[in-house]
Amino acid sequence: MPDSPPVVSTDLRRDFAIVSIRSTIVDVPTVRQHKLSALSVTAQSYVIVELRLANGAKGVGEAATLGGPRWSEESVEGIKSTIDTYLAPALLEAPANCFEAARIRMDGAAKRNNAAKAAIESALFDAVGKTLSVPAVQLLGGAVRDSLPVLWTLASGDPGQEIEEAEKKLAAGLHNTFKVKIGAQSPEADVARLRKLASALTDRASLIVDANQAWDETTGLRFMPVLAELGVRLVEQPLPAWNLSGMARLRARLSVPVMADECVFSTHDMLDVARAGAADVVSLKLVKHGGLLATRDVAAVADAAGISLYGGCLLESSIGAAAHLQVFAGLRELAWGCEHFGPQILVDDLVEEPLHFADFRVHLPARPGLGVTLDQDKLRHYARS
Ligand code: MUC
Ligand code: MG
Repeated sequence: MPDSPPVVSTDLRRDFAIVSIRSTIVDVPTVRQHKLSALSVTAQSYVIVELRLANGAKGVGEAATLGGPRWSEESVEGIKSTIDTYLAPALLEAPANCFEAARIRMDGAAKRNNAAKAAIESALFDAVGKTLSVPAVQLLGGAVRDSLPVLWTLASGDPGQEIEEAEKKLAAGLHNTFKVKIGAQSPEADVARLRKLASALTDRASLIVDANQAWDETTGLRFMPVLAELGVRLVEQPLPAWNLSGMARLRARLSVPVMADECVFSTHDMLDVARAGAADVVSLKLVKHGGLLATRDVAAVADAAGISLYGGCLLESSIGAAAHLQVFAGLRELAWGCEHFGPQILVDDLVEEPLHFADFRVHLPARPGLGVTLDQDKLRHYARS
């Protein structure tokens, strides 16, 4: 890492200079309680980043968290403080269109803090795209798809409510794949719950599960064959993030594919997972990898190792979801689709025109930058005082 920030020629700077970066914490209630193995939320907290360039263009980005610093180590309070104190000062006056140089500046100003960096980088792509009147994916090499299959997560823990919710999503043509959050109760109770879901939705929907690190290896060995028998197509992060060899042993002995989530933040993590043979699929998320460019880097390592890609989320609003879609739209393969249902689990969105969901897919907005516009009234309304 160089001691001083990268120098960029005046030609490249032109009017792309970053003149201000503002961060705001917002809390948006969810339509129902969302229960993961170790946490439960009734509101989603984000840091919204607004950035302005010398040419007048504005950019917006979002850092999502889940249950404070419990899904990963970053909290909205920490993210805001890191942005205001370290990342924003390192970027002011730098050219927004030199994305890699901005990444070097941010990495020089703060270790990790990936969600904070991702929110800023999303805003850079938004502002530059808006300046040039092109969608952000164009700045990443161009789109190969303009919509993606999108699943819905069942996470109330009550199978009756979950079946009713899934039926509504199916009937509305919104979702026909469901991710069931397990691990908040005993494996026996989760299996009984999954049995009810599988029998109610049989032949009409696919199920995957996410244990969010709740099981140990012997629990995995005992219960994953039952999941296979119920037709569960994918098991996400069954074991703690550190237990790559355990995940590899489960994969070797069982037939359900395994997806890595909390065990892959950096490209180095991705390489470790590949070397250990610990996963068939990886869930890509901006908050884990640190931005759009870093997400592409992780995807490239996975691709080289023959590990398939899945478009993960952290219940982002349409702002964060749009940033993900811009990256996902440019990936060669995204075999497992995506889970950007976040905008629909909130009681309200933060943008003027929310993302469009139809035909079991989420559609990329055909507008410049991230393709969304922050609604200032909503920002004021949901801002934490
Ligand atoms: C996770 O672990 O995948 C994504 C969907 C959801 O319900 O929780 C998140 C986090
Ligand atoms: Mg997960």
